[in-house]
Amino acid sequence: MIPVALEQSLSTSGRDCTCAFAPELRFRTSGPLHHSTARHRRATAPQRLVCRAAGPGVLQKLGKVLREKAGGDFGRVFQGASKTRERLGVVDELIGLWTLENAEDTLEELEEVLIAADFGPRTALKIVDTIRDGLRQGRVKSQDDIRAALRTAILKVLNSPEQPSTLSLGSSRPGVILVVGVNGGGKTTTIGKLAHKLQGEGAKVLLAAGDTYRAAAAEQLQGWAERSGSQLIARADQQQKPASLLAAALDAAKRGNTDVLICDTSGRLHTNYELMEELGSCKEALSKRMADAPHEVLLVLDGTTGLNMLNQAREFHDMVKITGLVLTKLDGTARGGAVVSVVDELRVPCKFVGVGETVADLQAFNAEAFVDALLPTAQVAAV
Ligand SMILES: Nc1nc2c(ncn2[C@@H]2O[C@H](COP(=O)(O)OP(=O)(O)OP(=O)(O)O)[C@@H](O)[C@H]2O)c(=O)[nH]1
Ligand SMILES: [Mg+2]
Repeated sequence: MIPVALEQSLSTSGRDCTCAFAPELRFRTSGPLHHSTARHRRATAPQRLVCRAAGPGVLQKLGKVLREKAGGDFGRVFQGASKTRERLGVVDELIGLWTLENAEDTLEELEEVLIAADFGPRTALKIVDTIRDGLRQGRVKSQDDIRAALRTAILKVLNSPEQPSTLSLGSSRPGVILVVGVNGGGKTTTIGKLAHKLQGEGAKVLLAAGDTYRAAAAEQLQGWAERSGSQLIARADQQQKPASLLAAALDAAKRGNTDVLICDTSGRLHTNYELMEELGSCKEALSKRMADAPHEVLLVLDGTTGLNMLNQAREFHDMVKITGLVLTKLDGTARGGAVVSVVDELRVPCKFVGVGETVADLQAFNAEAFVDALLPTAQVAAV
């Protein structure tokens, strides 16, 4: 829903509008905004159950509710883990040959299998070492114990980040989310899906078209704004830098009583230092306007890329301190196993998974379901 004052300041005849509060900004609407249309929208808009009385704790609650409601569709996750599962297929065979006498050989082979399944050498060693400890201490005695210990060790990695797995949106409006990642990973699509979920909870969402490189990027985000019922701010002119646009968007979000501002950014190669520095400026511009913003820096990782996502994650984390991961394209033949190594190394939780291209295709990341999809036959055990 658009605030009345802002609504009345919008041009009533076109898609490109200016805002009386921030004339330097160009707002895009999903069509002409006649006052009667606006009244109709006010009458038909969903009740803002969560955010209307935005007292302390409301944004935290919103982040929590959002995760709880983004329930899992195990089938999609199972399908998405297929490539990693295939590579882990030999685990059962390997463990089937295990005896106490050849335990060390089996563990070394298991480490190799984990590396081949995109877990990365460091994480693979850590997982195998946990099983090794279980063996030494006599808690792992049988083939079933090894299977269970493997599953538990992976779960331990996925559940150990100190940051919450819910979305953190700060304590005062607006909650600010900066979305980053390499080209084509699914940033803009994820923003659309997130906006849809937040709007569904009654939050007022503003999207900032911070991708100023790709000509069609603002139009693409506008499409998502329309589908999710959010507002959108695009840059005022061709010269405006993304950091300046995001700062202006945050100012407008404050003035417009926005609950959540979600900032899109251009896709960039993690190896391009200049572009990575620009991302640093975007984050800085937001924190200059609001000390604790951005409250979330979400790194979007393409689930089909395998272990290369670890290198991406390291560089993005170095530059902008990631607070959460979104693993996309899990509906395809993803190599999602690599996310275990990213969580392990960055100590940052995976918050959401993308399982398709429509607004509804965003799920909360569920570590148990994910490990079930990777190792369908194993049981949990205490290692
Ligand atoms: N199957 C599937 N496709 C997805 C998912 N998320 C995004 N996509 C598709 O991936 C492609 C790229 O998505 P975008 O959202 O444009 O990615 P981006 O990171 O914003 O790309 P740039 O802005 O160019 O860096 C599009 O065709 C999306 O429809 C997902 O979870 N599943
Ligand atoms: Mg994009």
